[in-house]
Amino acid sequence: MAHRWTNDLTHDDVTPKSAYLNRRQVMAGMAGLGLAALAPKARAAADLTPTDFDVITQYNNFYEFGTGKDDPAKHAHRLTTKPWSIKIDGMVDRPGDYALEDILSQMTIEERIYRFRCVEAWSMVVPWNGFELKDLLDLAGVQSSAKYVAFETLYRPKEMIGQNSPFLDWPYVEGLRLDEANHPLTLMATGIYGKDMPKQNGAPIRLVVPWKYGFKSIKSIVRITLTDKEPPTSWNKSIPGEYGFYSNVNPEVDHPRWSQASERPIGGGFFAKRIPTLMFNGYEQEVASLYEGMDLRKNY
Ligand SMILES: Nc1nc2c(c(=O)[nH]1)N[C@H]1C(S)=C(S)[C@@H](COP(=O)(O)O)O[C@H]1N2
Ligand SMILES: [Mo]
Repeated sequence: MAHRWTNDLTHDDVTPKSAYLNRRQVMAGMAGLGLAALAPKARAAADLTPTDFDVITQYNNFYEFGTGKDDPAKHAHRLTTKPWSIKIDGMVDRPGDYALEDILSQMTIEERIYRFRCVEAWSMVVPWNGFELKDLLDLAGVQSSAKYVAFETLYRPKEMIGQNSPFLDWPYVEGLRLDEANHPLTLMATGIYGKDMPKQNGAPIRLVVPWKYGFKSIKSIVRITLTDKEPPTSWNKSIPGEYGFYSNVNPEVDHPRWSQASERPIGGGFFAKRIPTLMFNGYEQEVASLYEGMDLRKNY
C-alpha cells in the first residue's frame, strides 16, 4: 500500500510515476489513493545498479554453513564442487546424472542483472551469469504429465557443517510450477560479476527466480525432479504458517511478523533509506499472467 511508503518521502523523491510504474499501477494508485502527485522514492535506472561484489559475497543466507549472515563466507570454502553433476529424474524422457561440464558445453551463458529480495525485507541487485532453466529441462525432455519441478541441494555434512544441526530438515528442497520453471526470467546461475559462482552464493550452480522471495532460489543443486504433485519446500515444511509454496514478492501481503511493503538495500550502510518493495519484485509485466485467476493474497 502506497501510504506505507510515504514515511521516507522527501521533496527530492517526488518523481513522475511513469518513470518506474507501469500504466496499470499508475491508474490503480491514483484511483485508490488520490496520490497522483506524491510518489514513493524513485526506483528507475539507479535501481539496477549492482550491489558491490564484496557485499553480495559476505552477507548471505546459506544455512548449510550456519545461520549467521557471515557464516557462509567463513565456512563455505570447505565445499568441494568438482566433480559436480545434477541428477535429472521423474517425468522426463532422458533421466540421468548430467555432468555439469557436459551441461555447460551445451548452454550459452549470459549476464542477467536482477533485483534480489529476501523475505526478511532486505534486497540487493545482482549481476548473475547463467542460462535459462528451460534450456536444461529441454535437454532432459519434460513429459506432458509433468506439472512441477522439484530441486534439491547437496547433502554433505562433512563439508556443509551447518547440516550437523537441525536448523532445517536437510537436504534443502525447493520447487516451482512447470510454467514458472519454463519462464525466460528463471535462471540457472553459474556466476556473479563474470566470476565462477562463489561457494557462499551456491556454487557451482543455483536457481534464481527474481520475482519470488530469495529462499526459492535454491543453491548448490544436485537433483531436479519432474513431478505431477506440488513438491515439498524446506521453509514451508519448517514454518508452514509463514512460508508458502508460491512466495511471490508482494508488498501488499505482509509476513505474519513484519511488513513486506518496503525493503532495506544491503550495502548502503545501516542507515540507508528503505525503498518500496515492488509487486513481483518489479517483474509484474513479465510474470503476472502466470497467476491470472489466483488470489495472490492466499497463494502467498
Ligand atoms: N540450499 C540453500 N539454498 C538457499 C538458502 C539456504 O539456506 N540453503 N537460503 C535462501 C535464502 S533465504 C536466500 S535470501 C538466498 C540468499 O542468496 P545469496 O546468499 O546468494 O544472497 O538463498 C536461498 N537459497
Ligand atoms: Mo531469504
